[in-house]
Amino acid sequence: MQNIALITGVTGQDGSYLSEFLLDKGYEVHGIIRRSSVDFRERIAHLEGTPNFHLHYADMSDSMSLVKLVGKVQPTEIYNLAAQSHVQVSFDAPEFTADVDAVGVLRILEAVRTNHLENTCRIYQASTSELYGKVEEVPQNENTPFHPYSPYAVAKLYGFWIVKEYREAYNMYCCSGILFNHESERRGETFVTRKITLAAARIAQGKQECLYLGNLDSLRDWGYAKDYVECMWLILQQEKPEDFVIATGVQHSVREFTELAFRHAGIELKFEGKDLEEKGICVSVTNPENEHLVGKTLVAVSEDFYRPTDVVNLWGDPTKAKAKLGWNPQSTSFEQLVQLMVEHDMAKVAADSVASKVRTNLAEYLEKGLVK
Ligand code: NAP
Ligand code: F7E
Repeated sequence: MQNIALITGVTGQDGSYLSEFLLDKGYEVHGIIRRSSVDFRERIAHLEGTPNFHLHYADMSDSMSLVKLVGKVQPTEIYNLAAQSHVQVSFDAPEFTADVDAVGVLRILEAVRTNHLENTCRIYQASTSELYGKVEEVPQNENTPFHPYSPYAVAKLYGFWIVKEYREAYNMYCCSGILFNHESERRGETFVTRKITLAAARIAQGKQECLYLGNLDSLRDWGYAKDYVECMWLILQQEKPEDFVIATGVQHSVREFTELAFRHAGIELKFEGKDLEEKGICVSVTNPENEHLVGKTLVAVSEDFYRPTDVVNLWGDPTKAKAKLGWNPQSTSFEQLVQLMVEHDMAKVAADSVASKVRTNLAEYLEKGLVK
């Protein structure tokens, strides 16, 4: 029987890697997209036109679109990755976040029931380490109590419990991956890691003067998104539906991430001061053209990036995933992750500069009548 996957959130970081992973495994992959005024879907553009890859318009806030689509596609596996996934934004748009991240999960489960696919379709729910929030235990495992600490986390808590409820009430194969932060060269540009790697690349190439961040003391367990999508699939291949913590088991601060990212961009930083007065000052550079940066403040703290409540001590215990899924949480180390993100962004910033120079030259040539 052909494996048919339906991915909500296919245009996101994880959706794009999961699509590649499942296509490689021979799946027919269907993804949900929303109407947008911009048609270019950067992360999956290379997959569009691939024979086994299909996109459909639907929305997590529109039950009818989900019921119709699940009926049409008849998936054997659903990966529910769609979400308003930015924690800080969830304080600005809490109702939208609840609609998509909480009720949206219920809509998917009901779409499966309405189409009588309970016995043939397995469902993966993208749960999150944010459920542990104001943590009650360090490190966190599958038995650690939840204490959500943002509108995003509260919405995701509903998603977690409704999945568990449908598993027990209707005997459905549905489960959660409780994933800790995972990053990549495709990470959204306002999440802290990508914001840092892009800024380090821009500062190293003279395109930005200073990077403003919020809480530098915040601790995260950061892994590589490409490694984590494999776990989503493994979770749905188990005999019994179960929830799993997916994490590296290693913890670092935002400050450490920043120091390492700048080092890979050829800039050595020294942090001085406390709280809002803390600054990252350049102490040396590898590229002689950047000598003028030495002594300058390249990283500063801004209150704008503080959250009303912040989760500051996430550290996952992947023991169960290692034992039952046979997954290696260390296949990409923290150091490798930072390096691959910085290398990607150094190349991106350089390419953007060349493209913008070509555009400027072309405009000038057109103005002077040198090209027709
Ligand atoms: P992401 O890059 O922000 O992608 C989110 C996806 O959801 C995008 O495809 C987005 O579509 C889609 N979406 C948002 N609202 C929608 C709606 N109303 N209807 C249909 N689609 C909608 O997120 P990610 O990092 O890949 O994360 C994937 C999932 O894992 C999310 O549920 C997130 O909450 C969860 N998670 C992430 C992490 C992490 O560290 N990355 C950790 C734990 C859990 P557009 O492109 O149209 O905006
Ligand atoms: O923040 C601190 C911030 O926005 C990480 C989502 O994928 O992972 C992600 O949520 C930490 C926080 O990710 C800035 O206060 C400091 O403590 O990169 P983030 P997140 O909030 O952990 C979880 C697991 C998810 O489920 C979510 O979907 O970094 N921080 N300065 C900053 N954060 C941002 N964004 N920007 C700053 O300037």
